[in-house]
Amino acid sequence: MSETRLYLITPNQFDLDEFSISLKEALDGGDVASVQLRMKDSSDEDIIKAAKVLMPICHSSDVAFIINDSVEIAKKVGADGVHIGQEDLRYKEAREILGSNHIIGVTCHDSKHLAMSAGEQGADYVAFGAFYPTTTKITTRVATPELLNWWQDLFEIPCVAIGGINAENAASIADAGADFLAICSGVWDYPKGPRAAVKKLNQLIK
Ligand code: TZP
Ligand code: MG
Repeated sequence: MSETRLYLITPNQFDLDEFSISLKEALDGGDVASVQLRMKDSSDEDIIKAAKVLMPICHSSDVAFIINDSVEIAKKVGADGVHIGQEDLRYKEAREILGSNHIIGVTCHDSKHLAMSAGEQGADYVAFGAFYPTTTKITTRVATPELLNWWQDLFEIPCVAIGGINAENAASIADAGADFLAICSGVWDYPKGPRAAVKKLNQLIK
């Protein structure tokens, strides 16, 4: 099994100048595989504006930049990929639009069926959650560490764990088999700041 890596999710809303600094600090803290721009309540225009500022910060640290939900925005800004939910554009359409060189990850909640189906179609990762209570998103589905175990034993496609992951529980979710830990508040709201959060989380999962 390969090492577990961090997958940061942006806050839903932020001041772009301030968050640019927080993002740089986070990426300075240690290894981060990817950052997902997740601005659920913003206009396409504002998402594109943020992407144009934040993507170069990620790329200068060799971190993949992924857009939540919108394949069109991902294509338009030249992002590395898109994260799609079950309500978003179907996987196949997303792949047709983005081509084979882009990352497409799919939310699978707590469902083995959704994950196997996404994997079969060619998803680059499957995302399970929510593992713990979170205030970042209203969640109704609860995933368990056993699901990560099961996936890791059977499939090569990376799995991402999401929902309430922080320095308290990261090690157990990594041990259960998560290839990536997708974290929002556990990094941006970490009392000692995002740089310390990324450093600490890496110590816990490596
Ligand atoms: N999907 C399931 S839980 C969640 C998303 C986007 C929120 C993750 O944020 P946090 O703050 O790390 O719980
Ligand atoms: Mg979505």
